[in-house]
Amino acid sequence: MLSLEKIKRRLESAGQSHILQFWPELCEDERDAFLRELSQLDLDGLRAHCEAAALAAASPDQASVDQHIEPVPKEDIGSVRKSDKRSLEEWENEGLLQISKNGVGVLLLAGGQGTRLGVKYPKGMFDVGLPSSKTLYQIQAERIHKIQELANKKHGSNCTVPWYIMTSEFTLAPTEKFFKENNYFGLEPSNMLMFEQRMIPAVTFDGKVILQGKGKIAMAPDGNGGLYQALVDNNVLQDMEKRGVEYLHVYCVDNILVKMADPVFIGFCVSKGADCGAKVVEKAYPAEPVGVVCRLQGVTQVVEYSEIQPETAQLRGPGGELLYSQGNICNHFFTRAFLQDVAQKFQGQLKQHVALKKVPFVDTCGNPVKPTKPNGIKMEKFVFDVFPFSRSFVAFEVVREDEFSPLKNAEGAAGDTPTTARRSLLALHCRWATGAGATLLDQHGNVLPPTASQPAGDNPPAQCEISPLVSYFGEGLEQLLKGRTLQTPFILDEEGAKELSAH
Ligand code: UD2
Repeated sequence: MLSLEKIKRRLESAGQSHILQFWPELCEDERDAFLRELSQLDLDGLRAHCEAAALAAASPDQASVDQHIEPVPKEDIGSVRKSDKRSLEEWENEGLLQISKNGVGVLLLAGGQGTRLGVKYPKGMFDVGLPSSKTLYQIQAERIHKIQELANKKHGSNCTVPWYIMTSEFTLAPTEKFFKENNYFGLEPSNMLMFEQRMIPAVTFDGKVILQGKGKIAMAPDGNGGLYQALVDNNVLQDMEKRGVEYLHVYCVDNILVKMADPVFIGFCVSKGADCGAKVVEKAYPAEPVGVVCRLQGVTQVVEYSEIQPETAQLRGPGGELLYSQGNICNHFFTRAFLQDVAQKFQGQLKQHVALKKVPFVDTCGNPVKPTKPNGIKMEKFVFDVFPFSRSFVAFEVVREDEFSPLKNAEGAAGDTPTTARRSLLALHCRWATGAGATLLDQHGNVLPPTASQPAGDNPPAQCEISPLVSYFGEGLEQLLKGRTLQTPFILDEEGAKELSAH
């Protein structure tokens, strides 16, 4: 820990002396905690950080994005819908082979604060109200179990898909506690590596670090692109190398339909010799809050929804389709070699994005203030900003109803809520069950029409939930469900599957 004197001098030279303005009022414990926090700050880089933030907020470069943007030709994008059965099977087999050889890991981005959802705990601990009451973390853990099992079955292996979990100061402790309390949902704790990304100070429009309390700086995680620094800080790439993990599937916490280590996606990327890849879905509407895969000055990359002009997002092609329709769903593929390159050569070149936020602060008299309009700048890096460094980037379009339903907002919002997430999963499971030859009955014993598997509208899907421990992407259900009539609410878990296969 640095001494007060040292910190004082360095804050002065960074033009940030105001940070210690309430020092005389702090008690011993508060002083200790504050000194510890300040010692961990990158004091040498503080002046540059604050100046860059103020400058970037004052001169947004949005217009230039829209001047140089071009769509990616459709034929350059892989697609589940447009591929024949044989190709899909080949990719799946390739993916399962790599998984069986311990060559694939998954990495969860879980350092976000979940502000829009508005819960005080990490989003992964959220229960969207499924019949099983499973949380997002549990669903993900069970999908890892299942994909390992599928690869083992096919290749007679005993493989592991290690789970790397990037957290932040806000989410690490509760996430660790939650997994521990739940016995890691049966996964081997040594195959789960939780680590923290860095935090950076929020800054006022005139370049001053914001004090959230008299002895506390307003800090925020450095964006999901903080991943690359965090990989270095926490020796994650070494861990991957030690385990022989060559491919990493990176995904965000809130998509209830996420296919962890999806063998089709992994296999597609590996077969194409890609070092870097992204899943996309067709955008549902122009303002949908997803980035778009596009080209900027000839280089394929993602432009985030917050940085594209609405007029550009609305542009349509000759057939009426959105020109920029490839929506990024935060599901990325990376080779370890590419990540190593990024860590060694490109890290420092990652763009800083500016977010203007309402940051609670203490005023010069020390009174806490909750601003009603944005007063602070948070600088963030984006995970997809490494795509321009790729030598062989691929995009892969998947089916939205099967793969993308994010939980972003609290109940009552127009979309991406607990209800929409729950309905998407139940609808998918209804489709699996009926596709496997089952008939679903409602509470009164009436046969449910096919619309029971529609996710949206006033018609909620039937309560049919299939545990990921039973089926990963709908496989293996015919032998259990064909010709059966199932009373909903219906949960198919491992126990139930055993009983069904016995009868
Ligand atoms: C993300 C994508 C967007 C689209 C959308 C789909 C980025 C930058 N944007 O937007 O293009 O794919 O998701 O749902 O990827 N996180 C961290 N550390 C941070 C900030 C966020 O780990 O400092 C995690 C967060 O926990 C979440 C993921 O990154 O798992 C995405 O963050 P978000 O929900 O804030 O991103 P969103 O919806 O703005």
